[in-house]
Amino acid sequence: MKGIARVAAAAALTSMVAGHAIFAEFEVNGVSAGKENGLRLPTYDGPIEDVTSAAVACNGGPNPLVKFSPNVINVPAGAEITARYIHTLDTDWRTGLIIDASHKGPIMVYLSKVSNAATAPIPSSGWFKIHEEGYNSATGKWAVDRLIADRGYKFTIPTCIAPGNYLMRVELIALHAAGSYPGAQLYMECAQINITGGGSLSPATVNFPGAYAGTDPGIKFNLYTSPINYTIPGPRPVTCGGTQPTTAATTARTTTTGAATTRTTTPATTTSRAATTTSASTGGQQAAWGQCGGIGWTGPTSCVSGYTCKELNAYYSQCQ
Ligand SMILES: *[C@@H]1O[C@H](CO)[C@@H](O)[C@H](O)[C@H]1NC(C)=O
Ligand SMILES: *[C@@H]1O[C@H](CO)[C@@H](O)[C@H](O)[C@H]1NC(C)=O
Ligand SMILES: [Cu+2]
Repeated sequence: MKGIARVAAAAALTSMVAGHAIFAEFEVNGVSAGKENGLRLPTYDGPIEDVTSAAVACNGGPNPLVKFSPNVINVPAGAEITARYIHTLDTDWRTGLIIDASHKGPIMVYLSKVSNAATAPIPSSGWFKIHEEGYNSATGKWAVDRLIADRGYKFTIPTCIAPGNYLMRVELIALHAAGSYPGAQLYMECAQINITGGGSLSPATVNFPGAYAGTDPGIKFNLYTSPINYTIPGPRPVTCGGTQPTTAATTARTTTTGAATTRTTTPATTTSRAATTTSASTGGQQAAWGQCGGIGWTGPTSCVSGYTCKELNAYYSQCQ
C-alpha cells in the first residue's frame, strides 16, 4: 500500500474506533443512579453487527459483559430517564467525547420483564419497545445528533407499564457503514430497573435475536442519500391509554420530531418484518412475529394467514 492510502486507511480506522460508545450511566428524574451502577457492561466500546446473535439483546459476545452491577434501580412509571452514552468507560460525559458525529442513526428503548433484574439471565423474549427516535426531516437531525448536542438522551417511561423488575435495553444504531449488511453498528447495554407505580399494560413482545433482520430497511441503509427516508427497525413503541399498534395496517415512521410525528401507513402484506410486530389481532389469530404460545401464555395460539406458530423455547412461540 502506498503511503497516502495507508494514512487514509489508518485515519478511517481511527475515526471508526473513536466513534464507538457505551451506555454507562443513567439518571431517573434528574438524579444519577451512579456511573456504571445498575448496568451490565462490557469494558470494550465496540458494536454488535450480527443482528442474529444472542449478543444483540444486551451486548456481550465480542464485548464480554464483565462489569455486572448487583443493584436494581427504582424507576417510577412516568419518570424521565437520561441515558448517558460515553466513548469509553473512562470518558466524563460532561466534558469528553460522547460518540463520533459520523455515527448517525436512531435511538430506541425496549423493556423485558424479569423476576429479578440483578440476577436474571439475559432474556431473548419478552421485549417491547417504549421509545424510538429516528431522523427528523424538518431539522435534518438524527437521534444521535441530539444525544451528542445534549450530552445525554432523554426519554420517558410510559405511565401504564406494569410494576416490577425489567431489563431496560437502550440501543443506538450507527448507520455510517450500513449500506451493506453486516455494517450497521448496534450499541446497546441493559439496565436493571424496578418500575414502581405504573399500570397493567400487557404488550405484545418480540425476541432479540429475532426482531431485526439484516434486510430490514432500518438495518441495511445508505446514510449518504438524499432525501433521507429512514424506517426505524423493530415494532412501534407501546402507547398508553389508546389502542396499541394494530396488525391491519402497520405504521412505518418516516420522520420523528420531538413531539409530532409523520407516519405513513402501508398494508400488512407489504410491510417488512420490522414494522409488523404488534399486539394480538382480532379473531383469535396472532399477528406476524407476535407470541403464539409458551408457558403461561393465554393469548392466541394460531397465526394470521401466511404465518405458522413456531416454538422458539418453552416460554415463547412466535408467528413466523
Ligand atoms: C420494587 O419496588 C417495589 C415498590 O416500591 C418494592 O416493594 C420492591 O421491593 C422492589 N423490588 C426490587 C427488587 O427492588
Ligand atoms: C421509504 O422507505 C420505505 C422502506 O424502505 C419504503 O417502503 C417507502 O416506499 C419509502 N418511501 C419513499 C417516499 O421513498
Ligand atoms: Cu464506532
